[in-house]
Amino acid sequence: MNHPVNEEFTGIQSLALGTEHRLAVNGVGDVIAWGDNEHGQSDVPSSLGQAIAVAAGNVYSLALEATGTVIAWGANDNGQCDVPAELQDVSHLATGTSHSLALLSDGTVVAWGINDAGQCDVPPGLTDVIAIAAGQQHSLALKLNGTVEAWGSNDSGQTQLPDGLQHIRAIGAGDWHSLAVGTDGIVHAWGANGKKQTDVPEDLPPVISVQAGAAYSIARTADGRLIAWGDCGERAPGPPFTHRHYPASFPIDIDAHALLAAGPIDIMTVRDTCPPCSPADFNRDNTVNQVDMIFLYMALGEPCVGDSSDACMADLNHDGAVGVDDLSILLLDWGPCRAKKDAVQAIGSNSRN
Ligand SMILES: [Ca+2]
Ligand SMILES: [Ca+2]
Repeated sequence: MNHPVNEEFTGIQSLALGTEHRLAVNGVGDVIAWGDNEHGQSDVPSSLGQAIAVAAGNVYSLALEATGTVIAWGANDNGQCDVPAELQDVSHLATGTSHSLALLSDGTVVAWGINDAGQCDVPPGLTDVIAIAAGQQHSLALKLNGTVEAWGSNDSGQTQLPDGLQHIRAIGAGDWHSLAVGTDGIVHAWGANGKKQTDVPEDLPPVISVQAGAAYSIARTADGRLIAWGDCGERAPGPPFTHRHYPASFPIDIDAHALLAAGPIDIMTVRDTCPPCSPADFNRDNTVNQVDMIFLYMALGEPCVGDSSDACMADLNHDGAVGVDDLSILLLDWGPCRAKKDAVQAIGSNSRN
């Protein structure tokens, strides 16, 4: 699949993969789409404003505008593009096969699209959510207190949380399986395992974040690698994007700033990215919030050794240790930092347009 990226489209800040189409947001908030367009999933609406994030279902697309509104295009046979009219103040998006989740800045979740297994039935009273993930027929939410909520189909055990699941800092959802990373860096996996997608490698180093495709899982490790397991095939990579199916437990070294997108059937990384909008945006989702604070808390009190450890990422003032000064910096940057940064740049420069 050819991609249209050239020098005009650089500084990628968000990347998403559908089954056969791709979405990316560049450094100034333009969205491009390429690949299959049978359902109009690659026809970016001309009305789309400055975007800060994209998400891709199998054959539809979502973009989050800097204003907190959501725009959808592509297949709408299950209402997956029927964004609720009142939806605003969105901070994050997640897409399953044909259903969509939006995390609002007040910590609540809104869902729309196909609801054949209750995947859009957000539990009543669900609040304090800091991350979301969506599978084929199920949905996951991570709460500020480190617990996980799951709803929708349990036909593969994908919403049956492991006993004692707590102190979680990141989640992921494949078609029929679920992933969670503890603050100790350990990955928990449950649900379908027909392709070994929940057989977490025993020698996995501490993990920062996870994503999942249809029947595979991929983890970003604290030492700067991607390690994947589950259903694997092969696709040729091509710069500046690389994308392929990874052999089980195949590790690759990545740039600390590289973006990763796990699609239903393949994985893409891009190295030509925007610098992080803030050094405190540890998980690179363009927002500095509780997820990043959990990350810093994990490293609190630790000395910084080397340049890629958890502690060094959290040593925001580069004084060799993770302390309350670093926490202060994080709190100062709290909020949607990409939008803030662009606003500053717009004010500071009128020589280009
Ligand atoms: Ca973040
Ligand atoms: Ca420090």
